[in-house]
Amino acid sequence: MKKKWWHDKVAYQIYPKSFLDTNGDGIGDLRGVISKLDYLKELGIDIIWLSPIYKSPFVDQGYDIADYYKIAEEFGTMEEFDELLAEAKKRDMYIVMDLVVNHCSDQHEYFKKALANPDGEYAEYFYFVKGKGKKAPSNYRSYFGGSAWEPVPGSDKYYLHMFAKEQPDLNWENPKLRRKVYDMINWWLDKGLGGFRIDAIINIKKDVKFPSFPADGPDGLASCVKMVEEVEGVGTFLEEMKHETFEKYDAFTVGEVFNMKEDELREFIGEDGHFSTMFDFSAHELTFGEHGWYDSKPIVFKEWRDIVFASQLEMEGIGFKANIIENHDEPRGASRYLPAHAQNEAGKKMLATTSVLLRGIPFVFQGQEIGMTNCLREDISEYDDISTIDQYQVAIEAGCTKEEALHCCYENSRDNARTPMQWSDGENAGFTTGKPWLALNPNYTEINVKEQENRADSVLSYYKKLIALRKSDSYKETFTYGKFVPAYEEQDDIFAFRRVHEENGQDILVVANFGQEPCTLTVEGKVHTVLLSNMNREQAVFAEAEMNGSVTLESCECAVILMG
Ligand code: TEU
Ligand code: CA
Repeated sequence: MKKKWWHDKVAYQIYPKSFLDTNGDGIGDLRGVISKLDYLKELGIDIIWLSPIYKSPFVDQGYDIADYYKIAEEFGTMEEFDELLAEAKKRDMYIVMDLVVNHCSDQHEYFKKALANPDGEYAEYFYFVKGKGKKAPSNYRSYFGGSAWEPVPGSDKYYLHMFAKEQPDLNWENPKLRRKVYDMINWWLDKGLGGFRIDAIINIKKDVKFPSFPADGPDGLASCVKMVEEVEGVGTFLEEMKHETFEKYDAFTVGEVFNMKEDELREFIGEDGHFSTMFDFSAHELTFGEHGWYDSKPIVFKEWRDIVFASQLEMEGIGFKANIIENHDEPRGASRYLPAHAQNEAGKKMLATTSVLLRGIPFVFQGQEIGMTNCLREDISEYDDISTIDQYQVAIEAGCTKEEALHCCYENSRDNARTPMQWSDGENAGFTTGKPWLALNPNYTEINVKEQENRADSVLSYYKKLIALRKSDSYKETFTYGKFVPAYEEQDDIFAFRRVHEENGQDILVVANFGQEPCTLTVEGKVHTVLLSNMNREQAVFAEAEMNGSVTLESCECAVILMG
């Protein structure tokens, strides 16, 4: 395998609006990011992905871009962005921006021009399609609810929006539009960006016949994802984009890819794939409900473990996936993947270990490193997220009570990850001196950076050790390129795997007990060293293994063991 500069890197996602506010307007900003570069460096981060910071009306929190060449005023200025790039560079860190090009904002100049002349040149930058009689061209439901078609005022056409109506889809069939997109990408790369996280990218290919599908909900509509699943040919666009842009800069790209077709993994992330890597959403997908959040499924430990393993094995010999336990669209990993008895610091460290040491590129989402959790709200009005408001309504319409619908939001809301970063136990968790744009999770008084920074056994201190181990000169090769080999699969509560490097001979066992009871495991082979323990029992685990050829892991205990 050809080695790439990003193979051994660790990435961190910043959701700028909720990271750190430095001017008291309640909104996180670029100055805040700049001021925390040393914090991230110390954590061991190499690549920083910023959720969108472009000019936007923020209908979907910046995923609706009004000007791809401007920084949102809320976040700062282009000078500040350039300063961020320079400061990151000084620290050998890379900045990765969010690339949102399936759609833009209805406030984008192109869309305004398109509306002004629905038969003109700019209408062809979008999908302006004649209705069927007095009805929309097809029965698609957008991801955020309601029809994916919106009438174009003063015309018999409709425009397509797979997300909110304020997010019109860009017409990738139009070569002029594609050229504009590539020029924009190159403009940013010329500034010295490390690359892009690529939003909702599978959606860029449409079946321009826009066939209707059998209704799949009481609204009589069919999810627009149906069309995405059926249509072929997204790869042609992705290859062209790569050749015209990323490839020339050796940029790092991570795709947000849902609904990839079977057997396409090599095309997406193989050596000459469309992207450097793509997120592994297989665990997340386990919870998908058929109709929405109200019928979403809880995580069952073994199903979760098995799907992570299957996903790891699937990429062997192909490429690298990007491993996450949470992001800005998902509930907090500590609340979702840890069983109730493990929702504590030991459990959070264990979850960190089984995620960060997988094969692939680890991504840590802001606050994950201190073990931030989902946030309980008492009323739907306390939520901001467009998707949460829709899903609450879907739940109510399906017959849920208010309490039940709120509980769905507690478990699934995208706002769980968007509450402000908890820096301290002081006013507003040290996030802002003003009024935070989204209410904090009240548990900031216990869970915060300041409290954890100087405590040797905190989740934060553990993340530092864990990342340092992954990147250490001695074991980096193995954690980066070593094979993933499942272990103790017959055990019901154990999440264990080995990372085996054939050339250097290293064999590292990662083992975690997600169960409620202690568990004794026979150790096959000789234990060389215990590299890490989430209960500071390195020596004890080693001694046990030496003496009995077995180790007993407490509930929520994990260990990283060098064999040989
Ligand atoms: O999310 C895209 C996205 O497609 C999913 O969240 C989607 O709703 C799910 O896959 C259904 O299968 C991205 C961003 O991460 C999100 O924050 C934006 O709201 C969205 O795109 C629109 O830009
Ligand atoms: Ca601010």
